[in-house]
Amino acid sequence: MAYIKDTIAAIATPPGKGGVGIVRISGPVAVRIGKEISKRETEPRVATLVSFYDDRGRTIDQGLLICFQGPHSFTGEDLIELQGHGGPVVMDLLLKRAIQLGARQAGPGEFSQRAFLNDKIDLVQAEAIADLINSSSEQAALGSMRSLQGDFSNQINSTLKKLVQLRVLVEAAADFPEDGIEAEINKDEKEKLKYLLNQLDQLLEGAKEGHAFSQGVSLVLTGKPNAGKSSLMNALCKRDVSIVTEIPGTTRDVVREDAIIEGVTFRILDTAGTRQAKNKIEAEGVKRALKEVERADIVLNLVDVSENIELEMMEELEKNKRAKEIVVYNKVDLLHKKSIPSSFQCVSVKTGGGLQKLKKRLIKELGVLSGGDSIFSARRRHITAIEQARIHILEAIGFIGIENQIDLLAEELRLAQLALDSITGTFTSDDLLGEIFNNFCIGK
Ligand SMILES: Nc1nc2c(ncn2[C@@H]2O[C@H](COP(=O)(O)OP(=O)(O)OP(=O)(O)O)[C@@H](O)[C@H]2O)c(=O)[nH]1
Ligand SMILES: [Mg+2]
Repeated sequence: MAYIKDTIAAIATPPGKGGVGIVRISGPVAVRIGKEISKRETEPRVATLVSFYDDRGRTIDQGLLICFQGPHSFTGEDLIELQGHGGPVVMDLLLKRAIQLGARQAGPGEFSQRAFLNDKIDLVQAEAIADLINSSSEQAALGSMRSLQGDFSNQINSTLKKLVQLRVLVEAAADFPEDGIEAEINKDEKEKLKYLLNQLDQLLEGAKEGHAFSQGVSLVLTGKPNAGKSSLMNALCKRDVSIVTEIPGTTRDVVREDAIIEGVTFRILDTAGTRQAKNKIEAEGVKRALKEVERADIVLNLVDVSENIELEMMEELEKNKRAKEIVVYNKVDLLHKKSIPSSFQCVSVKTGGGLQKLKKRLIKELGVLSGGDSIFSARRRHITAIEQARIHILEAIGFIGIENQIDLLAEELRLAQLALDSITGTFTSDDLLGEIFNNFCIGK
């Protein structure tokens, strides 16, 4: 893909005051700008202490100049860094001088976009940079780093390689029907496609998990009135977010707050739960609660054990729960002798008993304890693309072994490849690129 090879410059450090501030310059005249601004020749990749001068020869600042010669730089072009003192005025003066000397102010994400266009990183890695910068928890940061190092891209590429091998055969059969290749495409290829489908399913699972991690895992609290939903919300967030009273039906609106549990960001939603609504307001509250339960990654269904709940009822609850649901038995401090089997998740929000165990259970539910080291960051568009590829492979399987369907089979495989290629950016529209990089910060 061609782009105008001009020289861009931006302040790469956050606005405000700090010990050090960095101006980054990338493009054909970057090295010349470095020379003119410092009145010095510097060696590539060596941090050199220099003075930075303005157009009248006055010293603007003193700091380090580092020059990276393309293609051995982040963008793949000649790139220099001016590391000065981190004050907004100093940084502005340095940036202005760079612009005077032939650079242009960079737009958001332009450095990363150039790295992508120069094949230094693929699209997944470019997105991982933005996700790493924006990550709100340890696990999200580790996941972004894995994507940045190529974990996700490698899995996509290995699936793509197998798909391309199959396409070569099918395209040949479609192009040269007289060679009788079509007749050879049957059981073996079907097995290979099924294997691909399996790989896509695993990728999809990983991408969904990764997406939940980078965006935060949504955790919805539901249950009967007074079960202790709002109390649990406040305990998990360690803050008095939701109103707690002994009056049933206190919470009506959905109350949202983020909490970091064992390094993972949870977006916790306290709701009105399930109840027989007495009026319009409560009915709306219950409707909203149900909507959030449907969308949640994990649902905690709170049950008040002080309300004479029988063992059979608990077993019934466990049997009928949703896949993403954990039944939490609250207020165990009010139980005297009655003991609850240890397999049930018991807490007393009042005393704090069982909360640590519940947190561990939440993490386990996400598979972080066992498979957490393989989680990579992923985005909605990756999930959609894998789902699309999956549909085309499924269609393709249906065409195998059916006479005169080779063209349709070839087309499905082509579309599957197109979908996967869009993830790493081999084939991506300019519109999508614009959308992705515009969400970066300036200077990255
Ligand atoms: N003894 C005891 N009381 C609790 C416990 N957890 C909550 N409560 C009390 O139960 C009552 C209801 O708590 P909430 O947190 O408001 O319950 P809720 O599920 O949000 O109720 P609604 O918003 O009305 O649906 C309050 O008086 C709490 O103090 C617990 O573990 N033990
Ligand atoms: Mg409440």
